[in-house]
Amino acid sequence: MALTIVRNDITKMHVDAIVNTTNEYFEVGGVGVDAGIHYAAGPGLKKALAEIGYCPVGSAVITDSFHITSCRYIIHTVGPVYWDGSNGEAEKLRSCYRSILSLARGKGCRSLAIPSISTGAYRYPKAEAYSIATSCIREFLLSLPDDEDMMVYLVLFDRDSVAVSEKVDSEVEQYIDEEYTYKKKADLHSHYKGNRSERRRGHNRPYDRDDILPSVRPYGKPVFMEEAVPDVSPAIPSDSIPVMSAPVPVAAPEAHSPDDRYRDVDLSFAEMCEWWCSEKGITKKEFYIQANINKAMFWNMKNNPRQIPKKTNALACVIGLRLDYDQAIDLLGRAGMTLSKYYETDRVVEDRIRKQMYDIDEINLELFDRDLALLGSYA
Ligand code: AR6
Repeated sequence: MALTIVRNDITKMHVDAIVNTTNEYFEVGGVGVDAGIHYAAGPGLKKALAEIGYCPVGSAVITDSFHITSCRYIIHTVGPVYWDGSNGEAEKLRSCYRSILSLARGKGCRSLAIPSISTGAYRYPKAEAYSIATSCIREFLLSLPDDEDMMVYLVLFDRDSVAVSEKVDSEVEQYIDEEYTYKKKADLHSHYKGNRSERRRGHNRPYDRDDILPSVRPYGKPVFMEEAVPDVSPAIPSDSIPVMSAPVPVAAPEAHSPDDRYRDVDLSFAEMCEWWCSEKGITKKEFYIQANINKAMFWNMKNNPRQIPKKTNALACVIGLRLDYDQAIDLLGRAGMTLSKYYETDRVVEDRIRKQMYDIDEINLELFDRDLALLGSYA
């Protein structure tokens, strides 16, 4: 039960059904998905569509796949032509996705590949079309009964099929820059502080408090001669000294605030995911959808606690559970992982976590745009 973005030619997808973007009377276009599919499927497809004759905007019809052997069916849909967004384009586009998904389900498809409908000849803005596509697919996956599963591929053909807005990109770059510059400054500062030769050379910087603290003693042989230690304890009248010393209370471990309870929970990575689900009132199914993972993958993780999950799956769980930064670090730590500023994927994810932007499809779109591995279960 997952949604995958891939860059591919739709006619090359190995799935139960692929989707064609056609027009109301199935007049084959000269370029785009329609032309590609007709070319690959052969003349039988044209004949089959002529028999159907018509398909209104927002609907879909299904045919055999003819010469395309990598799939069983072709679902043909008619997307809206985009004018200015005020002609019901969004609703019509949503209706395309709903029709496709329900047709595929009706035919018992377990896997489906859909191109970015209307974003070619029909000029639908790509980022907007992407978010409509992903939200419709997620809604559909969430509505499936527990014993049904479907793998949906959103097939993006060319590099700017989606064109993540420059705004998002530059925001992350700026965040990375700021974070990095801050850390870099901190690193430089501590390096400078620890560099004795710099000091000997007379850099006249006002010393910080810890500069004048004695250095830590090396762990060497025990000292037998007692050194005179100045007595700084307050004077106690001798008659108040008890003969038997009372047991010294052992300090209780530092209690965490109610919000920090998760730190005291002794569970494995997968068990902790379940703990967070019940803590946050997220159903398992919502978790799988929000994390873009499937049940089988999660159960595998749970049943093999010694097997370290893939980092992209672990990060997907963090996103699916809507954890804040500290909670994320705690959960990842249970699988021996962390968020590192040296990995681009980690930085993208950290940026989203800090901004509380947990839409897995938006995150994956950005990772996709950066040619990075996507989060969640991908075939
Ligand atoms: N595989 C996957 N995606 C593709 C492929 C491919 N082989 N070729 C193009 N795309 P379009 P529309 C992308 O024009 O906007 C036709 O002539 C492409 O980059 O195929 O719904 C029909 O007959 C774009 O992002 O479909 C209709 O009259 C997306 O697929 C009309 O055009 C959709 O581009 C439909 O226009």
